[in-house]
Amino acid sequence: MQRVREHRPQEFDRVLSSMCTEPHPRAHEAAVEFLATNPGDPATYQTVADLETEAIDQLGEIAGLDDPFGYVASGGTEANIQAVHAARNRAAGRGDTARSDTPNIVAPTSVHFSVTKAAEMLGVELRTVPVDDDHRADLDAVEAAVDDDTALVIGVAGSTEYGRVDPIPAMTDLARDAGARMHVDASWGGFILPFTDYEWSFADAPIDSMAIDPHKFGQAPVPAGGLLARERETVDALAVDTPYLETTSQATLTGTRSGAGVAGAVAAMDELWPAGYRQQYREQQANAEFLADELAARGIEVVDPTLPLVTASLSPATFEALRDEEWRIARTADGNLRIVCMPHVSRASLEAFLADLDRVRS
Ligand code: 0PR
Repeated sequence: MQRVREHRPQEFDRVLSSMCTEPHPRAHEAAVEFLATNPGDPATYQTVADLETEAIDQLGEIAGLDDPFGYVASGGTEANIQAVHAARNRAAGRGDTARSDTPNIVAPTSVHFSVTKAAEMLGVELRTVPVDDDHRADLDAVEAAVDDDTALVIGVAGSTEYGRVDPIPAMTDLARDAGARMHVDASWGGFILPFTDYEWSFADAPIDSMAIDPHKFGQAPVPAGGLLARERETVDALAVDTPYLETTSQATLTGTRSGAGVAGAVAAMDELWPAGYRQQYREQQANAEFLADELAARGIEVVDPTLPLVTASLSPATFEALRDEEWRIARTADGNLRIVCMPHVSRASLEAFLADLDRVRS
């Protein structure tokens, strides 16, 4: 324990680059209580298995799906990998060998790198298509990329770098026309999009699966991701036999899983859906707009924050100087400063950041 005491966890007040946040206190308590449970063995750990069912029902409600299937994953990475996995297996099961031999998936360049991992592991070709001037998937490019071998089209609802929402209904139409399935990565955006006018959910389009992470805007402790599916067959396509367990099959990628993640997710959603999440979205969107305006007033080029994520051009020297001031900030692939207004990011913290920015630039 002494070694751990020497290392305190990162304080959140200067963390401006993370998509994780401080868990809600009730979620923290629930997670501690369920630390030693394993939803991977539901016949032994029945209480946490029941909680997982509640988590999926609650996630379904948030994502506009009445009768949801799915499970609490370790995060958006696992949910995305399993969505590709299920689509590949379902495509192979259609009995069309030409289709199953060389499956491909189509996604915008803005897609999270977890999809690259999925493609690599699962032996499917990843066709990335360009985004438009507003960093959203270009529909003409999606249409040109899909073909008879396309198993899955992926759209992002709240992209990692610019917080953009792809045109999900139109992408779903293109996927359907090609006989492919549609997955939406709402890992980050899923808990705030219900309070916006965006079309992103199961209620807006006949999408097949979704990644939606309680451990991001859901204010649940890590690890708690969500994989949702419209049809039981999607989860069944992932299942393998589990001969020596009391349950007969398992659809998750990991075996032993975190009961803390499941219980924490249920507790957070119990406390916050919908009023708490709505309030948090409004505050963080206002913070993002405040920050964007303040940066623009300083002559810095800013990308309009359509969700609570601000990107702006900043010289490498200024960026490094702010890192030296212990600000935990990050950059997009094309070098823009990227600040994610998660629930722990206060107005006071942004004001302190701006004061430091003015000091290091003068
Ligand atoms: N999909 C999207 C749209 C994401 O933004 C992310 C993570 C994932 C999937 C993968 O989720 P998991 O990391 O839960 O598997 N995006 C963040 C990123 O890459 C992850 C992150 C989180 C990075 C916290 C830093 C950090 O401190 O930027």
